[in-house]
Amino acid sequence: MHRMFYNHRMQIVRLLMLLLVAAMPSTAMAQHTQVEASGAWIRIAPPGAMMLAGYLTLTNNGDVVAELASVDSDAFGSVELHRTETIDGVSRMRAVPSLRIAPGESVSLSPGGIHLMLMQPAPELGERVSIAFLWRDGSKLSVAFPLQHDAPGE
Ligand SMILES: [Cu+2]
Repeated sequence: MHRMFYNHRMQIVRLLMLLLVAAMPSTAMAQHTQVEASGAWIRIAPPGAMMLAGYLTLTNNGDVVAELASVDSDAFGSVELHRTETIDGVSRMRAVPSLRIAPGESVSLSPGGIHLMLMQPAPELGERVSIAFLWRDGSKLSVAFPLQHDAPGE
């Protein structure tokens, strides 16, 4: 009697597991963005600065293209992606409309190139700021950015 009850319960568990697997779209797992962040830092700006610049390297460890939808942080009014271009000796910053990282590829945001333009900083940023990267597939990568005067390792 006890043994029958146990077997019956196991069958229900197996059935529930099968239903769960059937309910999951088979591609959902494979398409989940897998981006890793490294070397993140924000350059310390003079007090009262209206904007700061943030840098890091983003590596796509997944098997589908990772496309950045937006960047967000509670510590800033807004975050934009810029690229510094020097034309005829004059440096200008241009908005980068989108960032796509192919599987296995890395994109480095570094001084003189692409950077996060961090607008309207909060009065007190502290030593570390969290910035969230939202990807087109709905996944989110939160990265802690230390505030420092120079790039890590310099
Ligand atoms: Cu900029």
